[in-house]
Formats: sequence, C-alpha cells, structure tokens
Amino acid sequence: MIKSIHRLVVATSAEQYEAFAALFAALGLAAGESWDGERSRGAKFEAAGAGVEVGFGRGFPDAELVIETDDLDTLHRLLVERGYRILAEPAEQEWGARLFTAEVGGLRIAFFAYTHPPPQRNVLEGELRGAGHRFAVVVARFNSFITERLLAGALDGLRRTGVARDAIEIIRVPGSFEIPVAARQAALTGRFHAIICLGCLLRGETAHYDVIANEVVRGIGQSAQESGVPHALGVLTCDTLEQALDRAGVKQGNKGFEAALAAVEMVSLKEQVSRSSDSRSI
Ligand code: DLZ
Repeated sequence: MIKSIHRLVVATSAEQYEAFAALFAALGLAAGESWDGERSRGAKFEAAGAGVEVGFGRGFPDAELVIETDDLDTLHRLLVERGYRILAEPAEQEWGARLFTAEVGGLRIAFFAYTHPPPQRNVLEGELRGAGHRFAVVVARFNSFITERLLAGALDGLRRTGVARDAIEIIRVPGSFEIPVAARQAALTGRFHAIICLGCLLRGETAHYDVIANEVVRGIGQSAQESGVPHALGVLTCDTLEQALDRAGVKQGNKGFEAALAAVEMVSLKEQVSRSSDSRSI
C-alpha cells in the first residue's frame, strides 16, 4: 500500500532551501514530517489533494510543479508582494482554467484555478488592471519614516497593475487628520478614478488617539460615499513604531501596496457595476 507521494525538490543552497520552505508555508500547506540532521535537512508540506500527474499532448503548463487554487488572484498578489519572480502572468488556458507561472530557486511552478463550470452568473468582481485610470495618492508627512514606505508600496502596486506614471498625482498633507479634506477635494475635481489615502497614527505619541483615528477613517469613508469615487484606506493605526514598520513593508507586507491594489480593483468593479446596470436598462 502506498503511504505517501511527494514531489522532491532538492535545493542547491541553504538560501534556496529557505526560499522553497517559505513559499510552501506561505501557500498555507500543512507542515508534515521534517528533519534537521548532520548530512541534510528537509521538510514535507502536505496539501489536501497531492499526487503525481502524467501527461501527453499539447497545452501542459511549462512547469515542474502544478498547484491548483480556488483564488488565483489572491495567490498571484501574495507572490508578487513577496517578490517572487512571475514568469507568465495569469492567462486563460484552452482547457478551461486561468494559470500563471512563477519561479522560485530555479523551480517553475504553475498556479491555476478552473474557470469551468463557468463563473457564477450575476457575480461582478473587479480586476487588477489599472491602465487608463488616474489615481491621487494623499499622503501624510507626519511619521514620514513610515508613510514614505507606504507611498513607495502604493506606487509599486499602481505600477504593477499597469497604471501610467503620469496618471498618478501625489498630494502631501501635514498629518493624517488632514487626509479626509484633501481626499475629498481631489475626488470632487473629477480628475481621478480613485483616491489612495496613506498615513500613520501611533497610539503612544498621539493624544486622543482613538478620537483622531475614528475621525480620519470616518472622514475618508464619508468622502468616498458622498463623492462616489472609490477611496482606499492605507492609514495605519498602530500601538508602536515596531508594528507600523511591520505593516509598511518589513514583515507583514506593505499596506500602501494593498491599498493601491484595492483602489485599482474598486475602479474596475465600479465600471463593471455601471456597465451591468446599463445593459439591464436596455
Ligand atoms: C499632532 C499629531 C500627533 C500627535 N500624532 C500624529 C500621528 O501619530 N500621525 C499623524 O499622521 N499625525 C499626527 N499628528 C498630526 C495631526 O494629524 C495633524 O496634522 C495636526 O494635528 C494638525 O491639524
């Protein structure tokens, strides 16, 4: 009786080993048997459906490892955010799936999600395509040590989704408290498809922290609702500088990057919603 089947990936350096292990842990695979001996170390990662696949003919992915997911875009975003090299961007396959490939330590991995049975009717979802859209980024100077990192993350997110450099305007304000007014002004010009709001409130250094934080978030939300222009919230509310650093790109991703992707997605969603209501009214 077979007890297990694993695709063996032998790293050629300790760094490559760490990169493989970090990737599979990040993908949420369960940790299986592992060892750390004098001659070698290794770890198994377990997925619900694992095995070997044999194939013959056309249309197979150009990869040594094939991973199926039900949420291709989030997975793609995770890999991009973590700096993995994307070899081929998500694209429809003739066999009824969307697929992208990434490279980790020389190993080509294909990630795919089936698109059939066809996506549920009447479900609208924004796409991460920013080309042709204009964005304002409102960024607070207070705690610029953090907010400049958020800004760099946001610009990176916009660039990676295809937004042109000259389609982005940066609006600097003194502190987070001033973000809602500037965001509203920008939204009301009608020149931007979305506004990305970036700031950092630190509890330890801010009197009435909760009141200010609530006001900033409420003000940004109100500006979005009243103007109808999507606003992305990239204002960190942290207890410590250490926490803020983690969320500005050091450990837990970059909230500026995430806010930019949310803005791009919401612009696309808004267009889809209005297209679908147009077609229904014909
Ligand atoms: C005054 C102040 C303080 C104490 N703390 C912060 C902060 O942690 N993050 C931030 O973005 N801004 C802070 N500010 C500045 C206020 O947001 C605002 O700019 C000033 O009170 C002037 O209205």
